Amino acid sequence: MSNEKILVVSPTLNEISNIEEHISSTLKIGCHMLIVDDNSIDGTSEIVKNHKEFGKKIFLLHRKNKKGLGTAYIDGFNWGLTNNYDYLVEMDADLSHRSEDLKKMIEINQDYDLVIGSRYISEGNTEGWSFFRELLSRNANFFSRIILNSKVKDLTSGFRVYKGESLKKTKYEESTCEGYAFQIDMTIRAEKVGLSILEIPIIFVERESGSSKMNTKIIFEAILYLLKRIF
Ligand SMILES: Nc1nc2c(ncn2[C@@H]2O[C@H](COP(=O)(O)OP(=O)(O)O)[C@@H](O)[C@H]2O)c(=O)[nH]1
Ligand SMILES: [Mg+2]
Repeated sequence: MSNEKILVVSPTLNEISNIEEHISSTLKIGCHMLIVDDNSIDGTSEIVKNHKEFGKKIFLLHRKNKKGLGTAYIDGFNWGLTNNYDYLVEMDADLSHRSEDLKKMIEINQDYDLVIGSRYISEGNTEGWSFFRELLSRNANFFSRIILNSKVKDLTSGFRVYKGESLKKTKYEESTCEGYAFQIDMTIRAEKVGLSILEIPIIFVERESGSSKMNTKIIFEAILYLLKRIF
């Protein structure tokens, strides 16, 4: 299968310092790309529009304001399915997700409904995180797995390859979560409808440029998501 049937969806919010490299390393693999930009004020979308492959291999979905990661992916998936892509990839635009890992993920994707790039299986890792950030993420994943009775080790990973037809079965468009909870919710939806899931190890490299858009509200959303499922 040609990688042109694979659409990499990347949400962006002020990623001017990362977007060019993200685009060039991803296009090298042969995938198409959709950037879902929430009206970045730093010119991120102009970089996309001025790219020589714009309208051919790279596309832009412009949203008027910051609406969150969850709806960025929902809008991106809708666009990708409408445009008949066979596989839909979730990938950050800040270079934390490496194109070499994407390559490995799409070598194997035909055998699974969902491939998750996992930091918390053997040979997976994070680079550049403080001890406390890693502790928080590891614990969040550990408790989520127990509480939700999931087999997945990295439920919050935002690096994934979905088979389009299988993605439809999850009713992803009904998810109301915004941040990390969206990834947890999508994992549970996928397991509930019986999708075949494979985790493969990735190295998550903390961004060197720009700033994280995640905040305490996003962390509380995830905690609330779990609490609702306990009680
Ligand atoms: N369109 C859009 N993109 C977002 C939003 N929040 C985060 N992003 C993008 O999602 C990706 C991951 O976000 P990031 O802040 O790096 O999260 P972190 O890696 O968990 O710190 C990056 O490409 C961000 O630009 C949002 O509300 N809207
Ligand atoms: Mg990041």
